[in-house]
Amino acid sequence: MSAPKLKLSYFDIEGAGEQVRLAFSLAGIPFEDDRVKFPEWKELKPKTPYGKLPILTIDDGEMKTQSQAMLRYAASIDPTGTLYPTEKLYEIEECLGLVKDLQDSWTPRLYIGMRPSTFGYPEDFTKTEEGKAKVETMRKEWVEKELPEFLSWIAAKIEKNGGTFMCGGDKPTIADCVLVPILRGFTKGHVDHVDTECIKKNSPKLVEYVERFCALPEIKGRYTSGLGSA
Ligand SMILES: N[C@@H](CCC(=O)N[C@@H](CS)C(=O)NCC(=O)O)C(=O)O
Repeated sequence: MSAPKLKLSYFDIEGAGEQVRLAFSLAGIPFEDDRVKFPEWKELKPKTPYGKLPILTIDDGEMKTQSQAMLRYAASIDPTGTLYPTEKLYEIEECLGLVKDLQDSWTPRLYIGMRPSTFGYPEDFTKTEEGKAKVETMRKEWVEKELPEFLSWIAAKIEKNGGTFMCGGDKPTIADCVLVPILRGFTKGHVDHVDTECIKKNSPKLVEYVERFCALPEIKGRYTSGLGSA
């Protein structure tokens, strides 16, 4: 069976697309890494099934959506068989659930500053003094009070599984592909009021974990800022 022709379209950020890029890269699966510029997005958005990226096309077929489906698809064609070994199914899904809990907890604190109207505030809320203070408090409080617990759970999981990757072994799985960009996201300095040292201060083991992942030959040199950059 010949390898499928894959095109992954996502914004030129890590966001929800990086996990899929990492999975393809780790498995050595060739793909076109299409970076959609924000001005192009206006035109492309109505042509996509749900108005969102990432989009994956396989052999120039229909636009496929949903990053989590893409991850599992990558695993299904992974010639190395390491992205999602079935004997680790429960562990991988449990880890993915834990990382999703972290993300679900953080997302409102992130989006209050980006889309305040979603939370019942006026569109220009973040331009007001009250709005600025609200965003600052919500983000700082979360980083101080809630993030540490998630980090300790994740670090304990890695330790329990042998201290290498989330689900053990000497190769990452899709759970690591999801976790690494999220941890990196807290350290790149692009989100106001998030202490870029927050992972290091709470869990040096998690810094080592991201560095271990980013030092893999398939990933090395990929990043120029944040945790795990060369
Ligand atoms: N459940 C979808 C969510 C996709 C999604 O929310 N994409 C965002 C970027 S992370 C997007 O395309 N936003 C642009 C827009 O809504 O116009 C997935 O995981 O693929």
